[in-house]
Amino acid sequence: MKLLIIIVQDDDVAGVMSSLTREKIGATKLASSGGFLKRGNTTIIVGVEEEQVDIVKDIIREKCRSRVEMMPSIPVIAQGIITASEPLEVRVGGAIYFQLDVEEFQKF
Ligand code: 2BA
Repeated sequence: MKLLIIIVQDDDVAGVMSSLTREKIGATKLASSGGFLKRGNTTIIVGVEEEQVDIVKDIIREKCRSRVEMMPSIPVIAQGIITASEPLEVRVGGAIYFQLDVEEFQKF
């Protein structure tokens, strides 16, 4: 069995969750946020048998889009003068995917 940890953009979550449910794959979603942009995103955890992993990957490829986000300008103080940094374009996603081996799975 594998544990998948998938970080997706909030706009893509509904599509991923409904596709997983349609495939009868159990999933839990957690509200999270990125360390760099400090914006909300969603972490989905999925426990699956090895033969279902590719189904999950196909769903992620289909439902998660890459987007360009703007990092707003921030005040910069240099030699006593306050200026604003240039707004920065940051490409986010499709999704970040981790796959781990599960030592034991139990339902109590
Ligand atoms: P954030 O940390 O808010 O990062 C958003 C996007 O900013 C990233 O998109 C990446 O394009 C860029 N970025 C991140 N750190 C950067 C840095 N130090 N310098 C320049 N640009 C940087 P993604 O790579 O698609 O990541 C989307 C979100 O997935 C991240 O949001 C974070 O929540 C998570 N993530 C990404 N890599 C991770 C990792 N190795 N471990 C855990 N979570 C990760």
